Amino acid sequence: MAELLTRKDKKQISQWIGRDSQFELLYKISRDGMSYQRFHELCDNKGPTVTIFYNTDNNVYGGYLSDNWGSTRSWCTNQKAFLFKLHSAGNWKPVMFPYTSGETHYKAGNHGPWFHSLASCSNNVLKKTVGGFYQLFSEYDFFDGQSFDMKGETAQSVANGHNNVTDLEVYLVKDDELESPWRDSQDWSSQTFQELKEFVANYDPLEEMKIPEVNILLIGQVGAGKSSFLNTINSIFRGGISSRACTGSAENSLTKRFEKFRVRDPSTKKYLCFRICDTRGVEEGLSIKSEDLGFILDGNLPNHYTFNPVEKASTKTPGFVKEPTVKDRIHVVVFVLDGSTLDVLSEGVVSKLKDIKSLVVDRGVSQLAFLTKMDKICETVNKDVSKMFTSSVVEDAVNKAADIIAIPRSHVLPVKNYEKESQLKTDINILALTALRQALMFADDFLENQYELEQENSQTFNTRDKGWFWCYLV
Ligand SMILES: Nc1nc2c(ncn2[C@@H]2O[C@H](COP(=O)(O)OP(=O)(O)O)[C@@H](O)[C@H]2O)c(=O)[nH]1
Ligand SMILES: [Mg+2]
Repeated sequence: MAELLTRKDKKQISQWIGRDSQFELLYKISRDGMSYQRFHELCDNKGPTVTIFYNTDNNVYGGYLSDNWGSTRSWCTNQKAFLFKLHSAGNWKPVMFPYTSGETHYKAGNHGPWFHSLASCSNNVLKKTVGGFYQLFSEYDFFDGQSFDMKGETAQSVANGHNNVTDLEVYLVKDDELESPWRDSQDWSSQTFQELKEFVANYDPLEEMKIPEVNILLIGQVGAGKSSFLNTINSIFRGGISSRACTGSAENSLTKRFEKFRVRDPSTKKYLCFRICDTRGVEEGLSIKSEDLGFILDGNLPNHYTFNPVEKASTKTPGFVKEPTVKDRIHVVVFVLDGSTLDVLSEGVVSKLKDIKSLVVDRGVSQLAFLTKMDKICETVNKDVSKMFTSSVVEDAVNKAADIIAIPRSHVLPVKNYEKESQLKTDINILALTALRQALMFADDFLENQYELEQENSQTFNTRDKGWFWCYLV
């Protein structure tokens, strides 16, 4: 059951309301049933809402109310209310019908959403007809211009003269921007950017482990933005938009090989001390195999290994590293999630992500998540990336992602990859480098644990060794 209100619809309604808004689905008859009782349970006293009717002739229309729904059995006036149409016979034809005068809506416990000129139902449970639709109220007062200016339109032109719908949805309309940030963040100055860039450029893995670089594994759904993240980081250090890893929305994973990318700092001509490992994506049916992933985590698979869709890797795989050391291992795993599709992630993908997580947890590797495409879910962020931490939509998405992967919310970092831009932007750079810095710090946490383990093991070994020595002497 996908949400039916499109991004374009939401943008249009936001424009009519007069501010960037986010829409939270409260009630949907195909999900919750056409029952006025259920509607009131889910929608009363929630704040401003928009109600959308999906008519069987592909007409989409509805009404906005800045007032609460309620069950007081009273006709009310809301001067900010308006009716509208979005689609006519499947074509995008948005028209807003503003308030004129008189009462606008009826708040009654024994009615569904009820505007003057656009009503739903007054039966408690309305069953779907054999034709697969719900026959809503259209007897009289149906787009007849009471209280709203119909701008010359009629019930016929808006809805083909009937109110038979396949679905009806009520969305809570929330402000896109919060007054105070939902997460502490640095300022968005070029100084912050320089500091982050220096941190990453000067990063060295935990000294005691004596490894040249750490391996950061990106894992997630096809099209989530893994390759784009790598390109974003590379662009930052190159000083211009670059595209080293292939990106695109291919049906299956575009990334067919295991690639351990290095990034070079042109100012020093040196490679930075991390590798970003790009893998094939997680899909239903055609995901990376658990055995292959296990080998990647443990450092058995060579760089440039080509994934075989039918056969898993084995010790016979050319270049297979039989005795990997700590430098070959993955030191931190980053789940890359497409923030714009979290609501419609299939159960198959969620369960695959959980399987992957347990492989990672078993190995004690640190993990975090990068949430991409925030510009697609939040109009405010689309216009200004530095609004990331005051966007309530982004906050919701971060919370959802944390629930899906079952990691703390602070381990989920929202990012915006370079995709349509032709020039670098400080705020995009700051977000990407903040995410990368976190990954490097988590990699060091893993190395610290490994170091402690090595110390403990060598102490045990020494004690055992000494024991043997004394036995020998005696
Ligand atoms: N709007 C937007 N698009 C993105 C973002 N990140 C990636 N994309 C686009 O999503 C598509 C898939 O990205 P890609 O990096 O190939 O995904 P991968 O399969 O995980 O490697 C490409 O068309 C990218 O341009 C983002 O933050 N915002
Ligand atoms: Mg890719």
